[in-house]
Amino acid sequence: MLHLKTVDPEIASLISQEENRQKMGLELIASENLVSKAILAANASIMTNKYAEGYPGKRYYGGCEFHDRAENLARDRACSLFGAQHANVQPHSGSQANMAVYFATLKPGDIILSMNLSQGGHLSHGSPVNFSGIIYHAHQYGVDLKTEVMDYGQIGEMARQIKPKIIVCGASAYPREIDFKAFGDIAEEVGAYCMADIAHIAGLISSGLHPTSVGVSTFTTSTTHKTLRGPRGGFILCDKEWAAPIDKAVFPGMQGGPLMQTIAAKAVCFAEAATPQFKTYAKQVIANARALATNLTGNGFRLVSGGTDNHLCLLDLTNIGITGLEAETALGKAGITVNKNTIPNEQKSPFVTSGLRVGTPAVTSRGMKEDEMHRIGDWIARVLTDSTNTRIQEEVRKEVEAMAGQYTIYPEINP
Ligand code: DSN
Repeated sequence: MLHLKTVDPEIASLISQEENRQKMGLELIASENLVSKAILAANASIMTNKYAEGYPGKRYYGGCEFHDRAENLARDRACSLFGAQHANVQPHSGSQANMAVYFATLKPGDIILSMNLSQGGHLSHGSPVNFSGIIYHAHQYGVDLKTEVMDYGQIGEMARQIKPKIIVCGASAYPREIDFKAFGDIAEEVGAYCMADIAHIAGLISSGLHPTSVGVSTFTTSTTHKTLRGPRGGFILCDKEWAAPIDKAVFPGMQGGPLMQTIAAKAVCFAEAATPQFKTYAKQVIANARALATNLTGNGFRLVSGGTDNHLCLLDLTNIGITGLEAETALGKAGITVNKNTIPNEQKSPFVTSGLRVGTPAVTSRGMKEDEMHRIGDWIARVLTDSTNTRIQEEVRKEVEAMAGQYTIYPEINP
């Protein structure tokens, strides 16, 4: 940072302010996490200086011997962590991983069956404003509006009627266990491929705390940066028979030079996720989400589906009388970062919403446990029951900072 401060003080200052924000606040965005110093080091390394289009042993540039070894390590470690036959670790993001699977399996206009974004799905699962809904013909399932959980009978019925080429499962805002086997069975019955996007729960799956999609769906896609606690990026797992089409779809199909510094950091992430310490962490992520759910319910909030099985809770704010946008703004002023989220049967726009998504991966990485979750739940309640009260926001912010200061991050790189 010293060198950066001299060369580009404006950017150095922004990084330093962001460090301070992360250090002094509480990060409850369910898709965010804090990487280890080792991952940070690999991701900020000179591996970024190299073009390595192609794959290990088959590059379009010379000088890739160390990049080949790093990418092989990342692929092997991903396969070993998830019990997969083949891994492609080059997708720059989860959306790119999904795009590669579509490119490998579909033609424009083919039918996708996937979960509606407003009920917990993802943009790249066929949303009309995304390439996936523009190029392909998406039919979407949601949750059962009474129970707010997936109804596999209904999904099977839809699949039999519309005969999709691919069934997409996995979600961004779904607090319950997903039955990937049920999706795989439905896909098999209707002759469709099955793609499980496990981005949110990858670290829970790799730790054996959520049933895996590997072996029951044709493809598994993921990001590395959510519960898996790695660098920002994506990857794809599949059987050997799909290795060549998937690799071709990623490069040259849709990407050029891979981000080799990120691939090196992904290798570190897969190794870290295989340790017993990571499994302990992943268990605590779930225990913390449950503690937060219990507290929030006790504080009068309605949780979509009544609770959580994973790393996140989805709050329906309708009975509190505020929107997701108002809640996100008020909590932000109190030092608690969350995101507004649509809920099943949403009546408001995606920019306003009636819901709030809160997740525990990042605060758990800081070492916080159930007691801290109860304190956080009480702060959320205090702020949201009087969401325009700036005095309360300021009081809570001070308490948040005091607690955050006890669970500091990267102390050695702070300015
Ligand atoms: N936008 C991510 C999330 O927050 O869940 C998914 O891509």
